Amino acid sequence: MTNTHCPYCSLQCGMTLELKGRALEVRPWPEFPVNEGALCRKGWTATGLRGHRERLTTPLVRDRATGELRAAGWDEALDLVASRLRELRDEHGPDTVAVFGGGGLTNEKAYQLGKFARVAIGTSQVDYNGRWCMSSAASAANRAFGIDRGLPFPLADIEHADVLVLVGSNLAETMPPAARHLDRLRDHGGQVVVVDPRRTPTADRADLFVQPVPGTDLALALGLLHLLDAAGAVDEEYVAARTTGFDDVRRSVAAWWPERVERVTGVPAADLRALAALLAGADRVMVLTARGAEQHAQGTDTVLAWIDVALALGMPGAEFAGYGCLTGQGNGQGGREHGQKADQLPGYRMIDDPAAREHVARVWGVEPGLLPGAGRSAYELLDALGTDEGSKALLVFGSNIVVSAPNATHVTERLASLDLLVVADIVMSETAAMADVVLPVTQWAEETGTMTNLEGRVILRERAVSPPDGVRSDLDVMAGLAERLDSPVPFETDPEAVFAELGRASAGGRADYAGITYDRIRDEHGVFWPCPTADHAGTPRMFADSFATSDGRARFVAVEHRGPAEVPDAAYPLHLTTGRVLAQYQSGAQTRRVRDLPDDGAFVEMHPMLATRLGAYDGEPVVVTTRRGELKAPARIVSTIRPDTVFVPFHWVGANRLTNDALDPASRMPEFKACACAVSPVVDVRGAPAPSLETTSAGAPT
Ligand SMILES: Nc1nc2c(c(=O)[nH]1)N[C@H]1C(S)=C(S)[C@@H](COP(=O)(O)OP(=O)(O)OC[C@H]3O[C@@H](n4cnc5c(=O)[nH]c(N)nc54)[C@H](O)[C@@H]3O)O[C@H]1N2
Ligand SMILES: Nc1nc2c(c(=O)[nH]1)N[C@H]1C(S)=C(S)[C@@H](COP(=O)(O)OP(=O)(O)OC[C@H]3O[C@@H](n4cnc5c(=O)[nH]c(N)nc54)[C@H](O)[C@@H]3O)O[C@H]1N2
Ligand code: SF4
Ligand SMILES: [Mo]
Repeated sequence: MTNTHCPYCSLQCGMTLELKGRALEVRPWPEFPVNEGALCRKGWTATGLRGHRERLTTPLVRDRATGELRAAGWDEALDLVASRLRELRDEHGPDTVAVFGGGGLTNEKAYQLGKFARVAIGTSQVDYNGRWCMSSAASAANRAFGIDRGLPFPLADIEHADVLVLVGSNLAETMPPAARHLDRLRDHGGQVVVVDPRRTPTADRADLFVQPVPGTDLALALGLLHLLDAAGAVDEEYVAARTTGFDDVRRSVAAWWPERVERVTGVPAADLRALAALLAGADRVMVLTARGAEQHAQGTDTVLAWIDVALALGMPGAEFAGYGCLTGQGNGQGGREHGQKADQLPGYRMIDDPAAREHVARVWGVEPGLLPGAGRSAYELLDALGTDEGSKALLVFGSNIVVSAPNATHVTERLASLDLLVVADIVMSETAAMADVVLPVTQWAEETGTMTNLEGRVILRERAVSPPDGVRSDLDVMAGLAERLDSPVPFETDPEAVFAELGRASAGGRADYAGITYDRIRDEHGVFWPCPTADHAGTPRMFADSFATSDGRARFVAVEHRGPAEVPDAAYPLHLTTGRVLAQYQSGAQTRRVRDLPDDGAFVEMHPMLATRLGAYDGEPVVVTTRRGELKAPARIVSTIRPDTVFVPFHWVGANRLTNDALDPASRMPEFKACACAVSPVVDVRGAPAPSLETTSAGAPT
């Protein structure tokens, strides 16, 4: 029996794994506080990838003659990768090699990957899929509070708020065990507000449901601030004592009267007034954002505006109140703290800070001058691949780019133009299938490592079974390559030793793990960072006395609403948004292969009024077209979505051929959640071909 955690989302539910004969079974671990024994169906079926026939168990190299992948030994594969990297590096310099990581990697791997890129390869070109996840919330929190820890309080604090506002979160499907906190909050007499263009299972738990046009949450927040100020609901004492910048915000929202907000967001002025009244009358307000609010070209500004709402009400730092971001990937939090991000070093240090470079270089045993500077952000890195300015080789650890990147047709072309693509994975993902070399690695349950959940709680995933013959851990792969690349320092492969080194590298940084050990995590059900020393208790709650800014005050930031980079017009008259369903995880590389999870393929969710106008029928195929590509999938007709909006889940290839690669200027996060599209049925109900797109845009029903 091994107590460990789920391989998927940022809730990192505790579970017990029991080996019965050859079968590995999932059991509840009721003592672990975050989920109290509850799991979603992805958690219950997580062992479904073990022993799967599509599990990779031998390195593969692409045969030059046939163009096919063929089995190879580890030495052959690693020698080949190292020699190709050396050639490219000698010819074009170290930045010609790029490294792409993931927020699902353990802290040890994420830390080691940043070090591997900068020390063993010497490249500045390292980034990861977290840019596509919560990075707008991270940049906003850094700006407003001086630090980014997704939730600055334990998740269970939700239950004690008076009003909880969820902006763009569908947690009932994306972290189902967390939904019980909403039920308990309501049992205590509290109220839940959900802001989403779709009435989701989360919204079904709401006392007030607000249904804006995608990409207009910022205007909604400005309208709220306007009403709160007009109602005298601003906590002037708090604003004076704990913040700066409110005057600018007050001026900037003066013109956002409710009718103007209604025109921009589609939210009736009465709903906005009801929301403002609810917030104005509550003692403890909690505002949480997730991808619906964040994955926009104005994601950072949108989060800043909602933080402004929380600050105006005097909430951040107060008990059972404040602002938080619901991070998404298993290690979405830790993965952004320890150096796989292009501009960061471990401990959330910035790579252009001389003191940070000095400290980290000393821990790594190299000269600070050897460390490269900041590299490109995830999308910019991929966009430049194979061009004169970009990298010619890419190493991928823990991301399925072909499915998950925005404007995926373009990104796939960039991958195809590489001289060398190396993918370490546990299955043949769509990205691995394009690689020149595929390296089979251990998965969850076969290896040990720490993760940092959405609360900033560092937890330990323990190894429960031996890996299949032929696979190696990512740490082994990095050490093997580092040696072959004549790295100036050796790379550790034991996770506990890597964690101790990470602790030293993070010491004194914002995300300080120096006082955390595997034993403490086991004894304490996880330890919240910052935890600088062995006798420090960890930090479940932040900001009670001061914020992490230079003067200890939170910053109000005045922001303007611009709206999505692409808005509907005559040719593309509808809003397209994307997201998740309960039974699939991310690119689906893992969950689509789990037999006990439904794998129904993508669908196009639309309102009956829209379906009637288009001539679309439930279950019948429609084609969604954007300026970047098209997707054919069955219509799913539901009355829960706005009639001007369609929704497509991104777990299957295709959704991202549609999405826009417009980036947020601060976080470099792409606009997954809003672009303009056209939809037409493939055949009408009599089986005749439907009118072509040209005809529809010329006036026939669209
Ligand atoms: N089942 C499942 N759970 C997961 C994952 C998974 O793939 N599958 N992935 C994990 C990861 S990495 C993440 S990041 C989280 C994501 O967790 P969530 O953020 O909860 O998930 P999403 O479905 O991406 O988006 C949430 C909601 O945003 C809404 N939305 C779309 N556009 C807008 C908008 O403009 N404004 C507002 N207010 N809402 C909008 C969508 O309708 C959707 O219901 O989930 C984690 N948990
Ligand atoms: N349209 C649209 N696109 C989106 C989103 C959206 O809402 N809409 N959401 C975005 C978000 S929030 C996210 S987080 C991304 C996620 O997108 P991806 O990066 O594609 O996420 P995963 O499917 O988790 O990919 C992880 C890959 O690594 C492999 N893997 C798992 N564990 C390990 C490991 O320990 N080591 C190695 N080497 N490999 C491992 C898995 O098998 C899988 O192939 O997608 C983004 N894309
Ligand atoms: S909610 Fe997340 S961590 Fe919990 S069982 Fe489901 S996927 Fe796993
Ligand atoms: Mo994510």
